Amino acid sequence: MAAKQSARRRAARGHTTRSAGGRPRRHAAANGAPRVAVLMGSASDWEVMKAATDVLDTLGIAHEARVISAHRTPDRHRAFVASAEERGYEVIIAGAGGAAHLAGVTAALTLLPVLGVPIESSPLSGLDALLSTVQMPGGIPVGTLAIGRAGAKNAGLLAAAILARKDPALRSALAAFRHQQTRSVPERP
Ligand code: RP5
Repeated sequence: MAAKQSARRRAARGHTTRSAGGRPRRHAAANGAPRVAVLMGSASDWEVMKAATDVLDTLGIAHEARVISAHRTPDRHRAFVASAEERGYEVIIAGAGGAAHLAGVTAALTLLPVLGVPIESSPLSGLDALLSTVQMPGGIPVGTLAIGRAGAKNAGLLAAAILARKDPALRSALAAFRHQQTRSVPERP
């Protein structure tokens, strides 16, 4: 319980992890600016959305995680997204459950690419969030991933692939990730 509350507090204030020595590790780019924003509609989404930040950590991509709801904190949402591009963000990942408007409204407020992650937090097990996120009207695109942790992980990987187009070092890291993933698959059960 305490660990869950602690994780929620971390998500609410912006993501850091602890190095092996226990010191907080900052996820800032060389110029101090995170490149990927990982937004979630509720702190209760963190357990799923952590899969995105884990991948970004693995690939060494600076990021920040924030709890921002299009419904419950509309002013916080607009303030963050409207200035995201000028603050150096290059991709926004947005995960939400239920009547999930976070990714769609985020996409309406920025020219940055927005990747949506439907979360299975409602009695409809994420199908509602999937349809809310994927069925955007023509003109405002959201790149929608799978429901849940697989979608969050792939959102992190897709953000990396977008950034890797102009970042050879990141492209190498992504290639190494794929290589290691392939090597980890056993020949037999
Ligand atoms: C959505 O409502 C959030 O993204 C979350 O998945 C869901 C439930 O939120 P809580 O009631 O747990 O805060 O806005």
